[in-house]
Order: sequence, then structure tokens, then C-alpha cells
Amino acid sequence: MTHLRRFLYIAVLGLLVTNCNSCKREQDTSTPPPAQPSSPSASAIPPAPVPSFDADRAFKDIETQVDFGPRVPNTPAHSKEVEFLQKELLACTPSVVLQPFTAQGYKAGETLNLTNIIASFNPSATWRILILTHYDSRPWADEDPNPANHDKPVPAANDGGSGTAVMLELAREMKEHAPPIGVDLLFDDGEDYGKYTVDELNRYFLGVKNFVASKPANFNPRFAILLDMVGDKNAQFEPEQNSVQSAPNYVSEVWNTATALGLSHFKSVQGQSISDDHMPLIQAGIPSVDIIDGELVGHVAPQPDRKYWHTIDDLPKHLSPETLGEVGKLLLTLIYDRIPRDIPSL
Ligand code: 1BN
Ligand code: ZN
Repeated sequence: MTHLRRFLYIAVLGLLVTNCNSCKREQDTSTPPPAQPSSPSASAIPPAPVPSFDADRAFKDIETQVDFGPRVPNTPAHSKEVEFLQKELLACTPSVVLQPFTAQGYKAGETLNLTNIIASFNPSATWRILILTHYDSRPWADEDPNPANHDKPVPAANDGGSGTAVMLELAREMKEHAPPIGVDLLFDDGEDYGKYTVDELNRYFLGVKNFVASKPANFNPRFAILLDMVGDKNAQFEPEQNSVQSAPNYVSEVWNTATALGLSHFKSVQGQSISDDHMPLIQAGIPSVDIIDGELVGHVAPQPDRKYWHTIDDLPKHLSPETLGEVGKLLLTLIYDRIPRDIPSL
């Protein structure tokens, strides 16, 4: 379909659709309902071609990052990661911006040198979404069952590596197939630096806090999707409750699309409430959806091999290309097909 015909379809759909999830009242904060079949008017639009996601290549990117060593701020592995991301992203788009900033460390006089990396696609589009993940590794494996490991860094295959790998793969697909909406990819730093027992959440989410504080007034994505710990073999993605409060209609759009695609790791049941990188965005007025394997946090997953959050065992052996593939397919479907189809204000 030509761009113009597609645009006309969307414009007509905007007049016709009366029962669209994305049009529900903003104050609806309940857990999203189970997926409904598409409305007749939505299904009248032929599906747009969606690029396929190379999950094996994404898995290799996790191994590459883990091989650098833990990407802890102020370490050589962290610098290697920044170089790697910059190189991979510049191969996909000329619009790559590095945002260096500093923050105070926990040691006296310690300054953290941190860098956010932003890669933009379809930069002239005014209708934009922000997709983000953190790439830094936690400096302390303070949830490890062995206290002798509490001062060791986390390898962060899942908690940092997985979202980064999925987003790199999105960038590669968007290089080959220009997206119909604007997409900004934010690889943020310093998400996992905080010590909850020392100063609660004050020193988590450093990169997103800096991104929000320095954001130009005219950069206003319609909504954001955060990827955090998206690679576990037995991942379970349930609507996170801060996301449901902030963006009920977008949460519905994401989980309804996952159900329509038959993605087995996505469950339309009430998830936990988790503070994460989306909180500063929500506070800045950007509705945000956190796709997170919430059962990993606090080791509440029933399976013994899913209790590695913030331990030295956060390694690729727990992850699978299959899960990465589901997350990647979902995001590509949202970008190329469902957002243009279901959200008529495009
Ligand atoms: C998610 C993964 N988070 C850290 N690693 C955010 C978080 C911070 C979750 C504090 C729980 C407590
Ligand atoms: Zn973490």
C-alpha cells in the first residue's frame, strides 16, 4: 500500500472506530482486559508488512556484552560497551547522539562518568514513540545467596544485556525498513547504580533522570516502552501496575497485540508494581509501559533457576533466543502495523 493510501485508511479509521482500546478514557486505571478480536473497522485495513526479527543475532549481542565484563560505570567494560553501541547504531542511522553526564558515586569524592545514547529513526515524523532500556550493569550482586559475592558486579546478561540486544536488533530492522512512525531508541546509563537500603531509589534511574532534565521542550513522544529483563527462557510478562496507571490504553494495545500474535510469554493478568526507568518519564508526563519479567525482581518466581536477579548468576545460560524473538516480534508489529492501525491520531 502506498504511504498516501495507508494515510487515508488511517484517517478514515479515525472517524469510524468507536470501540478502540486506544480511545478509552484516560482515567481508566484497571488492569487491561483480555484481548478482544479486532473491531471490524480495524480489521478492514490490510496488515502492513512487518520485518522479521533476528533473535539469534540478538542473543549473540548478549554474549558479546557479557564478554566485555560487567558494564559498571567507570570501568573499561563500560567504555567498550559505549563504543560498541555507538558503532552498531551508527551503522543503522546517522542520527546518533551521545549524552555524557556525571553523577556522584557512593565513595567519598567519586564521580561517575555516564553516557546516554539516543538513536533516532524517521526523525522528521512528529508522531513519535520512545523505546528505552538500560545498558549498565549493577556494581553489586547484593541479592546473591552467598554474602561473599555481594561486592562483586552483576554480569547482567538479562538485567541490562537483553533489552540492549533487542533494541540493537530493532535498529538494524529500521535501517532496512523505514518505520511509518518516528522511533527514538534510548540506551540509558546508571539505571542500576542505587542501593535501596542506603538511600532508597535516589540513585537508581540516573540516565533517564538526566534525559528528562535535559529533554528539549519540543521532544514529546506519545508514549514510551521500556524493556527490562526480557530474555529469560521462562519469562513471564504481565502488565506492570505503574504502567497501567500511567498508560492504560497503551498497556492494552501492547498486551492485546501480544495475544493476537499468540506470544506465550505475555499474560493478561495483573502484574506487580515495580519502580523502574519508566518512573522519571511518567513524572515528566510521558505515558510509559514497562515490559519487565516482574517475577525475577525479589526472586518471587517459583522456579529455582529464575532466582538470579542481582546475583553473579545473571548469565546467558538462563536466556533464550525464543523469548527475545517474542519481544522483538511484538515491538516490530507495534511499530509497523498496530500503532498506525489502532491509534487513529497518527
Ligand atoms: C529493575 C532491574 N530494577 C533494577 N534492576 C529496578 C528496581 C529498583 C527494582 C529497585 C526494584 C527495586
Ligand atoms: Zn537490576
